[in-house]
Amino acid sequence: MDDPFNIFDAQPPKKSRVEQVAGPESSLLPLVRAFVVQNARRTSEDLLPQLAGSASSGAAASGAAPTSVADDLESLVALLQMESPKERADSIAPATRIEAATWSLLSQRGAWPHVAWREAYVLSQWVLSYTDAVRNAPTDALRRLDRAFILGGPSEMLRNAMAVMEAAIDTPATHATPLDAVIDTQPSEKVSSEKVSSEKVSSEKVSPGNAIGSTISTIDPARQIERAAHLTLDAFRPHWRANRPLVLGGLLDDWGAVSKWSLDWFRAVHGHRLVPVELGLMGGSTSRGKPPPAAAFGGKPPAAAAFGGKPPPAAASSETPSWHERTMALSDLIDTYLLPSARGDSAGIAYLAQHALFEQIPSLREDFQPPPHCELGRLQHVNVWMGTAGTVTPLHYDSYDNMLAQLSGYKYVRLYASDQSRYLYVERAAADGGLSAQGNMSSVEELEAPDLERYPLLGKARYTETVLGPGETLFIPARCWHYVRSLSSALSVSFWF
Ligand SMILES: O=C(O)CCC(=O)C(=O)O
Repeated sequence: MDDPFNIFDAQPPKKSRVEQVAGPESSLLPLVRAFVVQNARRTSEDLLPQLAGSASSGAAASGAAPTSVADDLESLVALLQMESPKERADSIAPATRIEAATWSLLSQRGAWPHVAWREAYVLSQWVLSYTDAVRNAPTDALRRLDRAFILGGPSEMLRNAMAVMEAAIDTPATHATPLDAVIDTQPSEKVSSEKVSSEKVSSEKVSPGNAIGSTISTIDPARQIERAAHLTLDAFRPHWRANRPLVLGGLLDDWGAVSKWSLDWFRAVHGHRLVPVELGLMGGSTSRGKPPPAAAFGGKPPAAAAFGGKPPPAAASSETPSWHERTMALSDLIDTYLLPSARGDSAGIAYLAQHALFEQIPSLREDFQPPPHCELGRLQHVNVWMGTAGTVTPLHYDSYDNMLAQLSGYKYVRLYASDQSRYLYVERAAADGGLSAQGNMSSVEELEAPDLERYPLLGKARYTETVLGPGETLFIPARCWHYVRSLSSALSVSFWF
């Protein structure tokens, strides 16, 4: 029978399943071929109606003429189906042109004008991952696949392709590559071997003098969210039925992740993987918690709505000085931001937020189990939240119940029940399905120290609050408004059900 608790549409690929006999590129080729053949023609057809708008939209000026991208997509389908490695090598040129044209359009516009442009970019990354594998650069190939994942969403083929390349990185290839004669071989990037620090994601102590202790001391006991340790499913049920928030203790006691997932460990084992990171402070009207854009390839939306309403990372022109996204290696996130934050140095605010890391790196699923309490519904999304001190998730609600599990570090959380919406200056829902399509964002800025002349109704809103600490899990009912500020570097996993 279908396991209703299993949201992941494939089991973690087993090492043995992806062992390479003839070299990673030969395992990768059928996956890349199948994906490109399955999708490129439709993407190419979807691009052509963009022709009319391209002159005015700036697409032509950026070199992203839909016709040439569409033609290049068609060429890729033909070239990848060739049996001859020499012919297949010709796919580098059109794939590189597509990559350059789509990326430059994104950089100019800050967002792709149609999902087909994003698909074209993702297709280019699939093809170039194969050519990277051929030139024996598995880390480069994996990065292409990570970018495809971040922009194109999970698919079984993509996960299997990533597993092939992970295995190739673990076991250096010893084979001759069939295209070596036609593609320049470059030294493969090595996973950083720098000495790793032994610090955990957060080692902050709770004392009245620090941010955690002083925040705890400001919480009025009358507003404190109720807490319970080791609550059975039956004892939890009334809370769930009544949409009553609750902090649960003891749910993570058996998680291997609690002792295993230190920053050292993430850096040593997964530091080479690319992830989308939000940098700077997110403002009240920025879009986390919003619905994902149109799904690429007609399938699932991009990884857990990582780009809900936002431009993809590293689109330079979309950046604001205060908040922007970058795709970076996990090791860079750890070294540049998380370790300094854990040491108490200020290195800037960085957040790997609402990211489907367990789809991207399935082996991580072995280190935790979803709280059994999620069985009251059906598990929908599991996301990771890994960031420095000072991250803020602005006030919003989600349409799912949520178990927010805190692995390490501390977060201040404020909740407003859905009947308080009238005081919360809800952003009006946009008719075009754009940023505020769900109407689930509050436009209040600086929620903890608001300008009550600007938001007079906010003073009437009743709320509850808590500081969520390591090992605790917060039940946030669906449609319950929540605002979260991290008091230290912190790692959480959310289970939407
Ligand atoms: O931890 C955070 O910063 C936000 C969590 C959140 O909004 C969620 O789990 O839905």
